[in-house]
Amino acid sequence: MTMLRTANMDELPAHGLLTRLAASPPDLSAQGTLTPERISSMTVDNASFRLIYGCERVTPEVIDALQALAGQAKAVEKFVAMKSGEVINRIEGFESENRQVLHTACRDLFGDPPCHREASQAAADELEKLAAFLNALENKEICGPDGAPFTTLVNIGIGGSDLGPRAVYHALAPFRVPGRTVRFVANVDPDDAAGVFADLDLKHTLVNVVSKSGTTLETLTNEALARGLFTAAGLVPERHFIAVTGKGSPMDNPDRYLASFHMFDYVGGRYSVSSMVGGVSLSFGLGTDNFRAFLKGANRIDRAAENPSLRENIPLMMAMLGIWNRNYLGHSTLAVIPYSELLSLFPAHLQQCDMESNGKSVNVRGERLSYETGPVLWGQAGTNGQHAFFQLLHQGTTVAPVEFIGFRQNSLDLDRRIEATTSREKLLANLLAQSLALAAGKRDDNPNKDFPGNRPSLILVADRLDPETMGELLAIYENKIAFQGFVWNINSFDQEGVQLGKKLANTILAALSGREKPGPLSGAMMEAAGI
Ligand code: G6Q
Repeated sequence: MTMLRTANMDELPAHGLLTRLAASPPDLSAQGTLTPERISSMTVDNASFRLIYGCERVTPEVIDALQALAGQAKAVEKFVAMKSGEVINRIEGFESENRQVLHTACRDLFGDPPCHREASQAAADELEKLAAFLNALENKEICGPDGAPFTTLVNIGIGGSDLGPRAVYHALAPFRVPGRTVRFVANVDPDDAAGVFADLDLKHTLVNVVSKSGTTLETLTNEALARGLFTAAGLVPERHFIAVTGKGSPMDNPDRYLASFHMFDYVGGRYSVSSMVGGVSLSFGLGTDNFRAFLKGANRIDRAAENPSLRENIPLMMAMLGIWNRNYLGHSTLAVIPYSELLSLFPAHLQQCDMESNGKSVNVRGERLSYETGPVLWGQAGTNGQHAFFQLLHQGTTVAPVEFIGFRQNSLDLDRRIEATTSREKLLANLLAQSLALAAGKRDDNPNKDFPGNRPSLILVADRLDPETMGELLAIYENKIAFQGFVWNINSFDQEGVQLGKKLANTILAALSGREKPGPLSGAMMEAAGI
C-alpha cells in the first residue's frame, strides 16, 4: 500500500480562492440573506440524521471551494486508506507511534466484505468472547459468592477508557437492562472512588478495569484501591475483576482477572468506544443487542462518509464548515450544544476526541504549520446553557460557532401539553430559535439590547436518540475529526502533548515518596502550595 502524500492546506490551489472568498463572507443578518429557500436547500441527509447548515456564513460558491479543498487534500481517499489499514498514525522521519488506525473495523461487521478483514475478524472474535461471558452471567454460571447474579459493574479507566463509554451509557439510559447498573471511576482523586463505591453491594459487583497500555497511574491506583475494598469485605478480587487491555500489556494477565478482553494497538483510546473498551460496560448495562445496534449505526455512517461529495456526506460537510470557520473566518472555539439531557456528557467526550486529535502544530512530516488547527471545543446541554453562557454567544466580543444537536421525539415517556405545547416542543423551539437568533440578530437603538447576529451555527437533527442513532452520531463526529486532520495535513491519532505533565508528576511523586530530592522548580512549587 502506498502512502497518500499531500501538501499542507495552504499550498493547495483552493486555499487562495477560499482566502479571497473569506474577505467578504455573507452577512447572515443582512436583509435577504437568510431566506426560507436558503434554509431548505442547505441540508445534507445521511442515515437517520439531517444536517442543516443555512445558518453558517457560506454561499454555494464557498461550498464549491470547500469541496475543491477537500478534493485537493484527498480527504476521502485518506479516509478510505485509513479504513483499509494504511499506517497513518505516524510522523515521517521521526519516532512516532507508527500504527494503523482501525477503529472503524470494530463496527465493520455488517453485510459487505469489511475494509480490513483481519481487524474486523479480531473485533468479531472479542465480541463472541464477550457474548459467552455475558451468557454465563445471565444463567449464573458466573455469579456472586452467594449464587445471586452480578447487578453492578464499575468501570475503572480514564480518558479514552472512560469518557466515550460513560457518555454513551448515559445517553442510552432508556435502554438499560433492568436490574443492572454501570458506574464509572476515572479520577485518581480518591473522593471519586469513595463516592462510587460508598453504597455498593460488593458481593454482586463486577469491576471492569480498562487500560489499553495497562500502565496508567490513575487506573492502576484506582484498581488497587478497589481491590483493597473487596479484600477488606472478605471477597476475592479475582472473582470480581475483569480487564480490557492491550495484548501483551502489563495488565494482560488472565490469572488476576475473572475474564480478560483485548483491544488492539490500532484502536486509539479516544476512538475506542466501539471496541471492547465500550463493549464490556455497554453490553453489560444495555445488552448485547443494543451494543450491536450501536455498532451498526456507526458503520452506516462510516460507509456514508466515503462519498466524496460534500453535499451528500455529513461528516465531510461538517469538517469543511469547521475549517471555513476556523481558518478562513478566524473563530478559535467551537461549542457543541445537544438539546438533549441524555447527551449531556457527549460534549466532554467530543472535547477529548477533537482536541486530543487535532490539537497539533506540526504536519505529518514534523514541519511546523503556519495555519491554525483544532479549535477549543466546549459545550453542555441546552436549554440549560441558554441560562448560562448564551449571553456571550449572542452579544459577547468573541464569536463562537455552535453545533446544535436535537431529536424530534422523546426517548422516555413523560411528556404532556402544558400551555398548549409539550416539553419536547418547547425544547425544539428553543433549539431552532437559538440558531436563527444567532444568525439574524436584531437591531435595536438601545445598544444594550442590540443583537449583532451574523454568528454561525449548524443543526444536526434525527427522530430519536436510540442505540443506532447514538452510533451514527458518534461516527459523524469521529469521521469529521479525521477529515479535518487530513485537510490540515496533521496526524490526528497520537497525543504526545499529554506526556510532559505526566513525567513531571512522576518526579514530584518520587519526591513525595522520599525516593528522590525534588528539582528546584518542583521543590519551590511544592513549598508554595504547602504540599
Ligand atoms: C486517548 C488517549 C488517552 C488514553 C488514556 C488512558 O486517545 O490516549 O485519553 O485513553 O490516557 O490510557 P489507557 O487506556 O492506556 O489507560
